[in-house]
Amino acid sequence: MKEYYDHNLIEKTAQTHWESTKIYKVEEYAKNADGSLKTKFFACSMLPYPSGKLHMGHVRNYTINDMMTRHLRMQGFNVLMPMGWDAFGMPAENAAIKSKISPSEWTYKNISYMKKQMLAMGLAIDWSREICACDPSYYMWNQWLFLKMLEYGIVYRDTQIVNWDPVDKTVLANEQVINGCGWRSGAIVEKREIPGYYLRITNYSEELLEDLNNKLEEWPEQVRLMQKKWMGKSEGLDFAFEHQILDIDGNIFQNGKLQVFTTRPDTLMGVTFCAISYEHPLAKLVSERNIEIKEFIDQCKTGGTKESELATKEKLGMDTGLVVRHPITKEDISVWICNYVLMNYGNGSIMGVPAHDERDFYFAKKYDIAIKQVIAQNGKIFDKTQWNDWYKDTDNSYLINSGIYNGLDCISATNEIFSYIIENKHGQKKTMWRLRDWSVSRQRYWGTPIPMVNCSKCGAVPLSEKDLPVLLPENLIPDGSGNPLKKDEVFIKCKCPKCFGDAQRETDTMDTFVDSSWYFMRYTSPNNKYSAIDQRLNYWMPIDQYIGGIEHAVLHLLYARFWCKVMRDMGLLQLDEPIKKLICQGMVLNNTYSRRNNLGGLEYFNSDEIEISQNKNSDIKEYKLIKDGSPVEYNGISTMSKSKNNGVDPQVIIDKFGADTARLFIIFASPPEQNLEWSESGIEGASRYLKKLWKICYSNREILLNQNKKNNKEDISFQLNDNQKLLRFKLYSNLIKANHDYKRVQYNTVVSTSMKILNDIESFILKENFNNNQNYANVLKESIGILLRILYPIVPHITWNLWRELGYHLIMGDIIETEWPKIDQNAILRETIKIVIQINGKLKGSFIISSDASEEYIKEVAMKHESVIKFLDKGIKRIIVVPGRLINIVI
Ligand code: ANZ
Ligand code: ZN
Repeated sequence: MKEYYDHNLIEKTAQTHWESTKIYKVEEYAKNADGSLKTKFFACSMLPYPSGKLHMGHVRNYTINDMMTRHLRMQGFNVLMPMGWDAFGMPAENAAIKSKISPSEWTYKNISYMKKQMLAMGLAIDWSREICACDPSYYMWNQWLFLKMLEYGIVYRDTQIVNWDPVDKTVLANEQVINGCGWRSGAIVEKREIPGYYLRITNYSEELLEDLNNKLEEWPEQVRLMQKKWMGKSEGLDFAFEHQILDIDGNIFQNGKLQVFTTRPDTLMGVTFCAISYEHPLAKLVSERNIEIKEFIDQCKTGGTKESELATKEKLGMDTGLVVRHPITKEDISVWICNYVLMNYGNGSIMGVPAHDERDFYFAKKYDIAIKQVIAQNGKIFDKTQWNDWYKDTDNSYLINSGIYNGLDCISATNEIFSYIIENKHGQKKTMWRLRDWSVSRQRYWGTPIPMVNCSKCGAVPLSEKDLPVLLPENLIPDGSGNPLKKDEVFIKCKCPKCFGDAQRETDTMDTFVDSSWYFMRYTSPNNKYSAIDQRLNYWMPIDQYIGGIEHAVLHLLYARFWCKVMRDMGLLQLDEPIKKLICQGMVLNNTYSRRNNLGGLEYFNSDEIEISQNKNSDIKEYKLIKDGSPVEYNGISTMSKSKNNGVDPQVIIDKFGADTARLFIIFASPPEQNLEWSESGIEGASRYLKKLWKICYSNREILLNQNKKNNKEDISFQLNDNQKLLRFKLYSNLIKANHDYKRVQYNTVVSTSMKILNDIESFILKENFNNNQNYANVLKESIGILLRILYPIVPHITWNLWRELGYHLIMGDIIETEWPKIDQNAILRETIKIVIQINGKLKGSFIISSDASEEYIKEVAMKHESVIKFLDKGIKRIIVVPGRLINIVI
């Protein structure tokens, strides 16, 4: 054994051993020594994108997962921890445009580097199950599932609206549109309608919502709420304002009905305008007659159309000059075109109630539209100068200015107005969803080819199963001017499966969320050439513990749930939900630096590219880019991310301190679900702890090795002195605490507990002064053995090595396969304990009592105690006993 902790040597040795013995490979139906089946546990981390190198967010995610896996293994579970690559997607294409290497080459190079880093982290991954989304052996099953879903009616073809760059003549993804312009050309982006494929996720809205409450109790409340909000179920009234607007041919437009949806029928009498989206057919109609309106609509078309963008955008509108008729008052209501009305929600048109809807309020104020209060609350004054949140409150409110509905509360008014509208055939109750069908076509190269063929005679024709996979050519280098598949004759040319005539292959590829919707299922059935999944899935699924970032709370996790339900309905599996328990790890934060580039975009720099200098005469720090010596801006602490270029390369930390130190720091710095601030000094602290552990083990190596060679198990049945009893008491109390924290995934406190144990051992050694007797050696061996096992899931290399060096493996086998320590009840039994007496929470005295004394007996003894007797005549209100600790008497 080396005198000093040599992390390089230790980690290399351990990893080589693990790799050569394939120690982390798992099989289905593994058994215990007694022949009974082990309980399975599927612990999965979210699939990483091979961006280049691991960042700390990855490392944190996998360390948490690894710790859980190793702990559960020692507890006798059969644990699967797989890994794979979310290897399709845009960054590979962008890298190709930039450095002229193919996305495939770039991706595989990154994968091989990141895999090396994962090995260096010492993760207990079963690499025999590795999957890679851009490998045909995986994506052919995307194609197969797509065809199945087409057959089953889940996939359909429809037009989709895309961002069109008129200069580059290409479709842009949303993130390539910057302030309404193309990211490369700078041209104003247009909307175009093109055909695409959709998945009917809306068929599953009700079930997806319902199961959030019934089947995902072990998911974070926050994620369930976000999904709920995303699906956006609302119940309301769908009805029409009638009108006499004529179309170009002189016919009544849309049967004379302007259909709107409202969740607040009780405010119908407060309508002072109607508004339609600029994409509404009526808007198109008026734009043909009115040049001003046409210009306004063109202005609306630029810029983002996402709801989040619209919410923050200035509210703009224009009066169409047209009117519709109020269904109750029969008054004329003017119709506006307005940029906050979404075409793809409800009917793309609304009734405007400025007094009680915040957006309508600001809109009406801006354009001087009447604000008519119809909801009131006692004691509250309605003030048109500014919006008040109670204006939308329905509790404790009643109707005013509403004719026959005056005085009704909001619920009754809603019911009355519902009845009126329904009876007069103006409309009906309706449930509206925010959730839209999932558009899966991408006009990109680096993705799973959609297995369809476009034939001039037969239209879009699906390939047959035997034609799969449709291989993606791997050698193309996109140049930014559109999808290179479109120029690849070899790829495009094909025969129509229906008429056998010449046809063209579909060049759109699938959204990469398709890859991540079911990859975890493929882990259970790896290398199966004949089917996507097999019966092994039934053993491993569902995922028992899924760990990943909150940024995937909605899309990925909703799509994965949907995908599972579709597969169930197609008879491929028997699961309602794919993920039993979810942990969303907190973010890893670090300093951020940036500078504006000449295109106006922000360019971010990593802290290792920055030189910080401090002006001698002031506190002001200066930040410079080392490369060119010119200043950059410090943006404070924010999430480590690719886009902010503020990651710390784990490799640098591993090289300098070792993987165990990095792991220990990450686990210790904060509980898994909270944010973690990167800190160099924290890393150093973790490193000191491991060195101290090594030193104590090294100093006692002979005693421990000898003791372990005697092969006398953990037998402590002889007379111990007080010191030895005390250490054992503390040791097992701490083990109980560590067990508790492991169970509730409060991993940071497992580290603090193990720090306490090491301190206890240290002072024990000092007190016993290397007392060289059997009992000392036994107690020391026992406590270090337990400490190593508590620490092993966190720092597997050093503990694996010490376990061997000190001879523990002679009795208990390799630490990887040994059992979790059991509690010795005798050690935590103390014959007598001290109970503290408090009066009104203030310390008044104490007494010694048998440690198993009942609450009643503690009370009895306390009542006779001199410090209590004095207060007895004041009358006792309450007595609180905390067994083993104190009694508090409230007078
Ligand atoms: C009148 C009203 C009065 C409304 C009031 C709200 C409060 P949720 O709950 O999200 O379903 N709305 C309807 N269609 C819209 C569209 N295409 N674009 C923008 N807004 C639209 O929201 C339903 C409410 O959002 C509807 O109820 C409507 O405004 C608006 F005091 O009608 B409400
Ligand atoms: Zn054909």
